[in-house]
Amino acid sequence: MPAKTFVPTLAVGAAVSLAAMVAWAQAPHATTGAHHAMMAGGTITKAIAVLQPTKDNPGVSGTVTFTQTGSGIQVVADIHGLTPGPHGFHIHEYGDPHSPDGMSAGGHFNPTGKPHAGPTSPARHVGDLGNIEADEKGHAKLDIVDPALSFAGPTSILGRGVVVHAKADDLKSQPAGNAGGRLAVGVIGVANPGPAAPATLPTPTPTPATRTTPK
Ligand SMILES: [Cu+2]
Repeated sequence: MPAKTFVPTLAVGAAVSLAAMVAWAQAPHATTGAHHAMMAGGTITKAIAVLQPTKDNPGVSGTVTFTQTGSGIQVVADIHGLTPGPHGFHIHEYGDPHSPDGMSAGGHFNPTGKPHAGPTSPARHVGDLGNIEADEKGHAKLDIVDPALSFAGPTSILGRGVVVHAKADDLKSQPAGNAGGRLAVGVIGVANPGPAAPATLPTPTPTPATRTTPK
């Protein structure tokens, strides 16, 4: 008789385990819930780069957002502290602002091996966003939709760098439009789709130190 009772017991045990797994999968989990909100359907739809000034340009700041649309990625830039006029504005190969002059961002992001050109040219670097134009107060805004950019595959801009240059990009000089030095560099990261962060962070409650060595 042991064989006849063993089999049903195993089946019941398996059914209980399966039910537990289903219940776990269906239950809301704080961490995975937030993860799903950020990447609905596993697809990233928004990214952001916060610009950090290079060593000799402490007044330059701004943000650049990248949002997936049906016809490409919408690029919205809002940058302050520039000299009036056009400034070269590109996506560079590396999201690496560690060098004081911004050169650690590398050259233009060019995964398709094309020559440098303007953003409307059929043959261009993926990173060729052209220029942004600062007004007399040094404030530059840009709002374009660029079909050459993406969030997936070889042309994905995630993790790359955004660079604002000292001079105008002439849209033809190789390899980078003779746009001069680098005023600010940002890293393109996955954006938090939630509400904006509070202006003032809550003050953390200090944890009393525990003495572990004898007096
Ligand atoms: Cu550049």
